[in-house]
Amino acid sequence: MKVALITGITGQDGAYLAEFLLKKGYEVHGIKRRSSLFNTDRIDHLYADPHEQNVKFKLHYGDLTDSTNLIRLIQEIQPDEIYNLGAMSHVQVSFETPEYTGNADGIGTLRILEAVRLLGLTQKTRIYQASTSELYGLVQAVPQSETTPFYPRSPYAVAKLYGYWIIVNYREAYNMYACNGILFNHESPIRGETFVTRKITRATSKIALGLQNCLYLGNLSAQRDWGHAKDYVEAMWLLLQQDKAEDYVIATGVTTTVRDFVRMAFDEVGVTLEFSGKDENERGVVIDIDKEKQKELNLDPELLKIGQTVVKIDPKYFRPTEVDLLIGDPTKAQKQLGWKPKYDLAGLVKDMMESDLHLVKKDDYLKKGGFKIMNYFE
Ligand code: NDP
Ligand code: GDR
Repeated sequence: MKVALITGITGQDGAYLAEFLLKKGYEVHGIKRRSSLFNTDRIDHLYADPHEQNVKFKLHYGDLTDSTNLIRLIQEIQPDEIYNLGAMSHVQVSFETPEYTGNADGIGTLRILEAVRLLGLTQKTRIYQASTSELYGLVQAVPQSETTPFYPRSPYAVAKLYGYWIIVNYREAYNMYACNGILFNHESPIRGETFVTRKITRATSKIALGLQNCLYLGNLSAQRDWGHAKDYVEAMWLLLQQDKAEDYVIATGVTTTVRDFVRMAFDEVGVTLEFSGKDENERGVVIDIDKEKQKELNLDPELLKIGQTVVKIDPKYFRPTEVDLLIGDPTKAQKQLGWKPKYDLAGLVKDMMESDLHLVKKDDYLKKGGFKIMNYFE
């Protein structure tokens, strides 16, 4: 039985990857951070009582900023594969916390590599590094492939650039099986709520139910190559099953603006939007309502009105330096790994909207049923 260690197991990708590896028969260990509230929502369904026999899923406290902790855990676990997914992963937040981001995302990667080297595991333990399309940053060429030059545009991307190159360096210097998956944006119903796709699908669901009036966004013209996280964790695993460690771009090859993602989300609840105005004055206005579709979804077709503004710009979401256009070329992964995504963008939006509409309706029903969200300070 293979043993895997996942950093960032409580995150979107960590949760899907843990589920994927358990299905493949792995023993899965994960590093979670101590927090004052439970932070394991995404993996609670995988939890097994540690008092039971043959438990295949184990969590350990730890942090990528703590090398002694990482050395001890890797020594105890002796993993065949390490997936380094832990990171301060929010690009805009990295402008607020640049030093911490450099420490966790950049030097954290070095700490993992050094732990494996110091423990004499270089020929046993294979390492996957969660590299990112943010490395491409300021557009040099499109579509972006393994040979496109990098030009990072945020403290997050600069930290990840260090992570990328230290993986390449340890592979070459110590003959380690260490590789970078250069993953383009990937989303899902369990995506963090402050990334743009999930922010859109949650707000669209609330607006459709009359629980929110308006969605405030930043740069609607940014273009992203969005895939589904479920497809992307399979690629992570494939990267570690090859004869030779190499770096791969994982992407769909299709790019879409944030604006069009918003349109697609509203379409899912039978609402057609038109955008007008420029920059800070741009607006998304309802121009058509499919009342039949709304009835099928148990939505009130009289709630939203033609002409109503449901999307506005708040400049606080503009970034000091933006990445305008990402579109990946996944040819190498398709040819060498045989990787092929199952979801397209329409399927992704549908999956996210179904899930968020369900979650928002559930909260609404509870509220209407007289249940209150507990407030300890009342
Ligand atoms: P999430 O933000 O959902 O998850 C990040 C995980 O890292 C969480 O488990 C978080 O813990 C953990 N973490 C944060 N800081 C530390 C730290 N100092 N020590 C240990 N763990 C830490 O990210 P995703 O799942 O979306 O992404 C996974 C990885 O892939 C990240 O490295 C991200 O940068 C990278 N990536 C993501 C892409 C995407 O589109 N999703 C694309 C390309 C790369 P907690 O739950 O406690 O906060
Ligand atoms: P990104 O994802 O920065 O690409 O990083 P995010 O969803 O945060 O932004 C995508 C684009 O949308 C624009 N945008 C907004 N973004 C957010 N978060 N909130 C808004 O209100 C908003 N309005 C417009 C942004 O400016 C940007 O252009 C993600 C993360 O998962 C990284 O960890 C990962 O490395 C990259 O994807 C690939």
